[in-house]
Amino acid sequence: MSRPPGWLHSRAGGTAGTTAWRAVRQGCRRYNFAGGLGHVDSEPLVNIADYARAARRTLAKEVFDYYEGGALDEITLRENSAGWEKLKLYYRVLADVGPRDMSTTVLGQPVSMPILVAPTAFHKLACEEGEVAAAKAARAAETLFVLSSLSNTAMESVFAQAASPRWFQLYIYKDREITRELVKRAEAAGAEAIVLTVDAPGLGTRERDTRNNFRLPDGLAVENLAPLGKGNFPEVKGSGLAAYVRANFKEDLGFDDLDWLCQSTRLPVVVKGVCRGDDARRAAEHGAKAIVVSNHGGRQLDTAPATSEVLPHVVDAAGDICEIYVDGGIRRGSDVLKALAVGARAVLVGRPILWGLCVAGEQGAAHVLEILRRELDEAMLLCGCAKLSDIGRWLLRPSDPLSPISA
Ligand code: FNR
Ligand code: LAC
Repeated sequence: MSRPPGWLHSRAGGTAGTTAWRAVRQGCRRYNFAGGLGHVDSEPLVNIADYARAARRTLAKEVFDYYEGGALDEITLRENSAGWEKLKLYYRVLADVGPRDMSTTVLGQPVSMPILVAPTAFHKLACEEGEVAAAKAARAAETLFVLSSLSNTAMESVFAQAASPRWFQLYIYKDREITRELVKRAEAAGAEAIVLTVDAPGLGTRERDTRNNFRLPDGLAVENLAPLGKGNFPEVKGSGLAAYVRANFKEDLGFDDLDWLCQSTRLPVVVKGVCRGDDARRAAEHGAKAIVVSNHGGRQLDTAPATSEVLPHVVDAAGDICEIYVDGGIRRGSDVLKALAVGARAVLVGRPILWGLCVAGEQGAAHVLEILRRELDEAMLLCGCAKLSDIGRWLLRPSDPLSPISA
């Protein structure tokens, strides 16, 4: 049975129960943003965890589980955030820090801070405006927006409303012509880099999605692929997304696919999903201009190491020949500072943006980015760092011959 228009924002009990898929939103909550502080139903939204809790109350279980969940026992999912928490900051005092400057560049493109928006699928499960809301939030924060191949809005509409820098994340389809077409359309639509995700030749089993029979509700599709005949999930029991990936994504991904992509596009290629120094170096030697150290937010291979553990190896192996970014479990500005201390140029955030979108669309996602910016600014001040280049590995050790103190 089809869901009537407006179902995304229906109150629980309104249209719920009319299909097997219950209303995506369980209730309408009042969001109020005054004086730089967000509130939902007068509860203050002070940090990312507040947004996550508010999102959980807002979303249907199936959607919240899809966004929040990880593969199998969710060990990597938990360890990603725990890894940043475990690192300790040996801050420097009496460092005479004035106003902080956190502006930087990614592949030569300026961003106001080293906090970027990771590609995540299906934003219309979070809010009506979907990916356009996320792109506008990144634009307001003057940072990078990466659009997923698996968006609920066609890339042409999203990029038209996104500011520079805007990159397109690519999954390689079994059908080379489909993949070629996605790349050509991304170039024409104004994408400024292609982010090739390499950690998903198949989908890690998310048991929550299996139990919930996760699928897109009526009216939502994989819009970029709809004109290419791949807009809908197969009708199956269990996770419809897992069946979609099995049917469509190229399983035997190899370095020849990276070579093919680098030859097929004039845009720089970023390789996302790397877990080892040797792979990072090889990817850069095959043409990648940047690497994202990532385990897909713990959603692919469970018991893969936390990205905080992988990052130093990748920086040491390939940091001299390409830019290195990292994502996974970044929930505080101090996590960002730690990632930069290890050697990342910038971090990406996935779920925090989704929670912002769930709670209040563009405004919520923009507030999430401002929370992280403020926390990073505070961490820089308290660590004795006025600019990003002051941040280094010395911060993670009690004393260091390379510390700016002894320099
Ligand atoms: C993702 N991620 C992802 N990555 C990608 O390359 N293409 C995609 O379509 C998606 N889709 C997606 C959906 C959802 C719901 C999540 C949570 C994640 C992975 C994403 O880019 C990023 O690597 C992680 O989200 C980073 O971890 P945190 O910040 O969510 O902990
Ligand atoms: C995910 C895919 C689609 O993590 O990247 O759900």
